Amino acid sequence: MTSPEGLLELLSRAGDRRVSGAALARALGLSRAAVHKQVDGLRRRGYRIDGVSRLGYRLEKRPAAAGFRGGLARSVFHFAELGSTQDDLKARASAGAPEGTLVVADCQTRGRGRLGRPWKSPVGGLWYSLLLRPPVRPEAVPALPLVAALDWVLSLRAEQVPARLKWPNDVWCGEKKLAGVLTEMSAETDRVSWVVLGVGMNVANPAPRRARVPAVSLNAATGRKWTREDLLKNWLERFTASYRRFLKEGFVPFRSAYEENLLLKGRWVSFEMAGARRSGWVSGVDNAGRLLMRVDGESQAYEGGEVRLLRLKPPPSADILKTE
Ligand code: BT5
Repeated sequence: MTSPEGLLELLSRAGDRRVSGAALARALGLSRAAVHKQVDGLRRRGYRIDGVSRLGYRLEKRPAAAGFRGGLARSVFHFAELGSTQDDLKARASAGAPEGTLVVADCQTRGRGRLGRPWKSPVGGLWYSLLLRPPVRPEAVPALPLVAALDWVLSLRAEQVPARLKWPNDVWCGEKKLAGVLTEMSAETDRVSWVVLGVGMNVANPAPRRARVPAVSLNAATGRKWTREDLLKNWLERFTASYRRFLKEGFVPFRSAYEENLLLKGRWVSFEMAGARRSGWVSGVDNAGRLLMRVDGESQAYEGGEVRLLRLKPPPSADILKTE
């Protein structure tokens, strides 16, 4: 099905005036039945579109775009459908959009995870990207998505959801993945131009069945109904304060909260990067957010790769859990 953005744009441009189904069909190169189908689809997603036979359609209300505002997010763009909120916001960033620009999409057709992996983004989930222009050195940026993920865990735990972190920046509930964070940046050697921080959270959508790791949605995990606007608003408030602190103090003040909520702590995992694999006990993270693993009796720090939980077994001693 074609994207409804063209239809939305025509209705938005018409403002209070009605546009007939025939005129919309002509302008969009679609049949009238296809226009009608798009209108129905948009209504199901919360758009209020008034239709009067022979007079046409009028867009009365978009679904709470303003509801996505909060904290850092000063300029909000809300789409019914996008390829990827990352791509849309990266284009805006390159064109000079200010820090705090937020792009939300009800669904994505080319959502991306890390390393170019596909990210399933059907209607019902929370898919957004936030533009940051942190005045820090590029080496500091990899810890930023850890802070974003930690704030998701803390927001959810404040609502009695037993969320945990899977290093580096996944949010899990039980033994299943609820959300993931993806950051992309443009930087020179010693200066960051922009960071686009993208988050995908399964909320009311069915979680994908055949993902690399078991996945779950927030509604299914909790048996409660969540609204994306409230979830994002809570996170934005928390993250706005954390971001300011991160700019002054880096990852250090977040380290202990991160470790306390780390699903992997004290677990036996395998770490893979560039085809190489090491297995060991996870003891925590260091001051830069790198994963600390006890491998062959020695503590080693890892970054950038992929961690897999191998099996549940108790660590050989409590010392494994100690980090300096
Ligand atoms: C992530 O990647 O976890 C980061 C995901 C970021 C998505 C957001 S949505 C808004 C913004 N716009 C985008 O285009 N992206 C960001 P990674 O750790 O690489 O996990 C990807 C893997 O998770 C895939 O290989 C799948 O197996 C699995 N997966 C795909 N869709 C999923 C979903 N909805 N829920 C859970 N797992 C999923």
